[in-house]
Amino acid sequence: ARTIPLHPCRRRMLSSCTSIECIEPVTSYIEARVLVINTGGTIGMTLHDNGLAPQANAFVKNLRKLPFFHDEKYAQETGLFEYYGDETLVLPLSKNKRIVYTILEYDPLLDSSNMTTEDWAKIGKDIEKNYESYDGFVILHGTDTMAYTASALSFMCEHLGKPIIVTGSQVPIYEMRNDGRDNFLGALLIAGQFVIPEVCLYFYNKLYRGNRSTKVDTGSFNAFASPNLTPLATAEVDITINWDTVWRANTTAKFQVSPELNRNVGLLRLFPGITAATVRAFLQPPMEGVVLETYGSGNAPDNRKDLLDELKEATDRGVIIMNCTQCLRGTVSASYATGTVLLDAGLLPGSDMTPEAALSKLSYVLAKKDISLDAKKKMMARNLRGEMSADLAGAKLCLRDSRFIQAIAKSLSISCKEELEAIRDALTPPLACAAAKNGDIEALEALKEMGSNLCLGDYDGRTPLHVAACEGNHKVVEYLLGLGASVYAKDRYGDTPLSNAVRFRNKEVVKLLRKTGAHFSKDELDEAGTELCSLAASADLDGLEIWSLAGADLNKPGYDGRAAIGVAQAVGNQKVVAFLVQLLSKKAKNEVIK
Ligand code: ASN
Repeated sequence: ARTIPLHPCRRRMLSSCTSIECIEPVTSYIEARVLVINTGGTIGMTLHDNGLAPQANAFVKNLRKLPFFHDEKYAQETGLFEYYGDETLVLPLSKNKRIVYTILEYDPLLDSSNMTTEDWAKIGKDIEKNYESYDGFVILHGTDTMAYTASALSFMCEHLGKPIIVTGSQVPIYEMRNDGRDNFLGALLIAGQFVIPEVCLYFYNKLYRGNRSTKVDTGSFNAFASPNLTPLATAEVDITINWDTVWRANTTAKFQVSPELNRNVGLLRLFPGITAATVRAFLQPPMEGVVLETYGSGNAPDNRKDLLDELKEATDRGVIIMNCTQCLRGTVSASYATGTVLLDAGLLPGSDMTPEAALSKLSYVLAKKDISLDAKKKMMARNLRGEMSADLAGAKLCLRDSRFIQAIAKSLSISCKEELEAIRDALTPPLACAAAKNGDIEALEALKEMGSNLCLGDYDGRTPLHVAACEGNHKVVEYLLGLGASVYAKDRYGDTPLSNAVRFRNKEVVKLLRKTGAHFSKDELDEAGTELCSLAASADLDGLEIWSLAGADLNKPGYDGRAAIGVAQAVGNQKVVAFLVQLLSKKAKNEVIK
């Protein structure tokens, strides 16, 4: 929300001040400005002799008559038309904000089946030209190729910091029963009220990431889906933004549009019986990039050398071929021999990209002039705008909203909740162990607030409690025990926090752990005799005391049948004998008290 610095004539109308020089802000009127680019599509169509077709110069006029699309009284009172012109309308007040929107109508208006890459470039350039004057952008567009346009715009718009929402409808907005009003209104409200730095697609109450969406139904209002990414927002009673999933702009670079697109790209769908001649013809120059829609998790026949040779020949020539699945949901993976053959043929795995996204990404990347083929391939494999899920190779990571984790997530171009959680699960244990080592309770607290489980072990199964016990940090041990850290956790060497504390002679920590129920195992207690004997032999009083505190039986015999006291007597060390006697009587007293 922001207060729009009004034009003097509008400011005069909005305030009681009559001076034209007056620059008093009018705080009661918070306006957001949205540019609506009307490219055509069913939403603004009317019935003509040969069916539905776009109707030019009618959209704004008709909307102006609809009270939920335009507040005429407010417009008159605030001099809206005098200042912005007749193509600008204003929504009724919503969430304390006025959304003032200007409609830029293209000529000709297009059924989206007629869209070309030039039209995408035009949209991109218009957004760039108007970027600083508006808070958000809505693109009215036909549904048929909407997912292609949304994908292409997502790549063309570099370092985007404002929402661009593509929408349209299945039924014209002029018909009594239609989905155009809800879709357009929802898109306007989201574009004006939320800073979602993405190219999105809004349809049937859901806001999708544009390059994740695809048209799945010709006859339903619920015409789009985003099979591999949950919606960015849902508009029910309230508009709920799923901020964990929203793309985080990870740059301070200025917004710019890269309108050049390479048209020598194509989509080729595998089918049983496809001939090598078809594939060869398709891959002929000037073809530079192809999305091969393969079976299941990225498979192709591994017994069709003729086909594989054609593919290999093309990739050797420098054609970039992306392997994307024909399935609506899921990702390509090299789990089958029939998938590995495509890697051998030089195809790049397309992760879980939609064919629309993969194609427009190719078109965008191949148009880059100053980079090598190798760099283009690397770009294709990278998650540029949240169009694919990062390959975390089964990593299980652990933290909720750490700035640190977010920084890592950013650098990995991680954009969705699931991926963030995976990072969190993988990073929490080593981070928490490091904090325990440094005695940094504040850091542990921060990790806990992020939802981290501070009781998890690292790659060696060592928990923060193990580390704190080694360090002898009483406060950290106390803190972790308070959070329910287990005194029974064993690391890969079979050590517990208690055995660690004993080893590093941390007396106070041993006492605290014992109080919390820590104890040596039966095997450890059986073996303790030998250890006690050697401590007695070397007159290590400290060692004897700590073992005793940890619960060892001082009378336990060592490997030769003698107990520690016997060893001390044998070497004639009366000091050790006396110390052991003292320890034993103290223990006996404690036993009686218990
Ligand atoms: N044929 C139309 C178009 O894509 C379909 C629609 O908008 N619902 O322009």
